Amino acid sequence: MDGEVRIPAAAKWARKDVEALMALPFAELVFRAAEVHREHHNPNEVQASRLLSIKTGGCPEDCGYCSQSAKFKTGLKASKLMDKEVVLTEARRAKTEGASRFCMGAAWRAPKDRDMGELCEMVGEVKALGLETCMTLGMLSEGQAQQLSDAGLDYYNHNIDTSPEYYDKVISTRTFEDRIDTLEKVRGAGMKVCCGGIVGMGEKVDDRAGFLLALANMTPPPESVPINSLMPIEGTPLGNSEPVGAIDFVRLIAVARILMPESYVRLSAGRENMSEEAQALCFLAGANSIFVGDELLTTNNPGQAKDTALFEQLGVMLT
Ligand code: SAM
Ligand code: DTB
Ligand code: SF4
Repeated sequence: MDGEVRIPAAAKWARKDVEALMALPFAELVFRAAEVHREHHNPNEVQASRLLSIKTGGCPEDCGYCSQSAKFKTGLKASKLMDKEVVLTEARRAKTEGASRFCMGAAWRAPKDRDMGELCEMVGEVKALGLETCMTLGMLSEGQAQQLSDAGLDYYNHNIDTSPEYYDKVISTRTFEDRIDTLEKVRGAGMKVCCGGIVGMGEKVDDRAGFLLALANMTPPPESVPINSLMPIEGTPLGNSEPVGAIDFVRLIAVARILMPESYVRLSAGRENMSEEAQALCFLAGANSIFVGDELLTTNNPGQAKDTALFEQLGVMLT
């Protein structure tokens, strides 16, 4: 083994540590990630989350990857906040189909105070079904974060999306700092943080390193780290981006696992376009969470039949 890669127990990571990991031969990197994975998790278990878009489209933000921005002609029909009873029906179905966490997403810049009562009721009633709860509603005020936490929300998802350096090539309507600010409010209110991003948006390998470094150096790192592979959406500025190759994607999962040993690393959007073999390598490299079901927010996901076939072959239990 070469002594180049330092793996500090508690210390912050330096860029050179991340770059050294990314430069390792594939087999070496995946082996090290698998070692870290089994020290902290059961490698034969994968956590299953289910997403529901509770408010779709018409978003005022300009995230260059998103089907839901009102700034791009993507053909998506906008709708208003979903009725609580419909959300609960979907949550029950998610539970029956094996999900342990239910993630509700809204295409907002930020929630309106007048919606907070309804959102908090959703949290309480979904939780009462015996599901963990997660929401992703955009930026939060301190008061809104506290209301969600008091309602029992387990996780709040708010992604940094990419490296601080590449960020403004993708989004202009809110800054990287705005996102950190919301994440601090989520932490301050006592909720767990779900924070990750997207690859395949034309970023360089250096940006991928900067993205993982920014996540790993959060104190503490996010409990849940969704790594999305861009689902290209026609009509968005990033609709024709070059996809990330499977081997490079597996490398990123491995580096995320080594940098954030205790976190759930979620193989998120993009499984629809990934082979079973590529997904299996991701689980070997330390991914231990997925979105189940045949839909993400507005795009497709493999669904129950394909996932059952995959996880039976792997001897992996969805938890
Ligand atoms: N509107 C809220 C916000 O942006 O904070 C919540 C929903 S938003 C859709 C949540 C995350 O989904 C984004 O930050 C992005 O990382 C991911 N995402 C959105 N569109 C995607 C796409 N086409 N492909 C991959 N990931 C995507
Ligand atoms: C996250 O990082 N990925 C999820 C969740 N957080 C909200 C969303 C993926 C969306 C993929 C594109 C779509 O379905 O619209
Ligand atoms: Fe709006 Fe979220 Fe899509 Fe950005 S990612 S356009 S904030 S729904």
